[in-house]
Amino acid sequence: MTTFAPSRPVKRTTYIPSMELVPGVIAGSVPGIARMITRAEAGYPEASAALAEIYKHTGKAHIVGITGVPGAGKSTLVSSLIRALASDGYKVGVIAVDPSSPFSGGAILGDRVRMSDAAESCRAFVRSMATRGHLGGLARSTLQAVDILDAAGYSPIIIETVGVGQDEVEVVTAAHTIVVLSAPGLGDDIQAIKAGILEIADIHAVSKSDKPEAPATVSALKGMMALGTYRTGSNWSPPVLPVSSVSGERIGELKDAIGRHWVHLRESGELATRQRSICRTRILGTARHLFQQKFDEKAGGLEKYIQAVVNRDIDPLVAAHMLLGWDHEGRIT
Ligand SMILES: Nc1nc2c(ncn2[C@@H]2O[C@H](COP(=O)(O)OP(=O)(O)OP(=O)(O)O)[C@@H](O)[C@H]2O)c(=O)[nH]1
Ligand SMILES: [Mg+2]
Repeated sequence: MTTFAPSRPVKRTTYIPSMELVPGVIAGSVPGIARMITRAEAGYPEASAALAEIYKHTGKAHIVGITGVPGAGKSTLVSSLIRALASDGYKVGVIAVDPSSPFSGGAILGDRVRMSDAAESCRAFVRSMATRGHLGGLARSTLQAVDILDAAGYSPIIIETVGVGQDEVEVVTAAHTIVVLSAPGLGDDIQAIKAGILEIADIHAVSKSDKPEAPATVSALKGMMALGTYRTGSNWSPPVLPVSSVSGERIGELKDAIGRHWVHLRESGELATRQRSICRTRILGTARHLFQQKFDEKAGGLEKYIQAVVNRDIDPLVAAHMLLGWDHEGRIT
């Protein structure tokens, strides 16, 4: 006789339509926010209308980008800032773009643990976004996650990214205040120069100021600043601040500088200009990504045109038009 093990009850979770999550998100429900971010990250078409609705409730938060090469000390600094800002009463949101793939483990977990310690004690919202697997594109879903936190009443919202790569730069330039973090002892050059992000900094921070190499990095940066250019039409002068997340040195000053920059943007009228440039970057970035996606789909049909070009039946330009689904004169049909 055969006996069958009793089947385990299957736990069914019903899918809540994204539109139904919107009121909860706006009311600040943490599970609702987390769910909505997951849907933005996965690029669910079903979530688009809800995200569009959420977008209407954004525009209140101060968005702060913190960028710097891997290992510069960004996550550690963000943890210190969460504590400092939360003790001033701010409801802090953090979106960290992990440089590592979701499959390589280690560092991601480290970041999450450290930051969530700070988040737990301060009731801040911290979320890591993986750099792979974004159907809608990394920049789009990261900034949608920022929108979700903005609509939910978080401010400031800190975005942590390594400042290399088109997507990453796109993300950080969508911030109102950009903090570029340089670490001492990672070579004589200022690493941000290599990454091309030095000139976008509203605030320069030098991490690990408890290290003996820190003053040299600070003066190298100040020297560079004297030569460098900053956004034209601004009378904000980017400060250079050494900070230590270990000793806590000058974290408060950095926090104040971030706040001062926000006041400056609002009082000088520069905020409107920056908002426009953020929106421009977001539209263009999204359009570029969508175009690339469509192109990649079409590129699958390339094979059939190759032989026609080899045979001299059509020339490469006409083949390219056909590949794109345009007419022979290159008009979009
Ligand atoms: N001495 C000292 N070490 C620090 C300080 N801040 C961070 N570190 C150390 O620097 C290393 C990198 O710090 P993270 O905060 O993970 O750097 P990150 O920029 O977030 O790195 P990625 O996320 O990998 O790009 C860790 O071993 C930290 O403990 C500091 O203020 N002083
Ligand atoms: Mg980090």
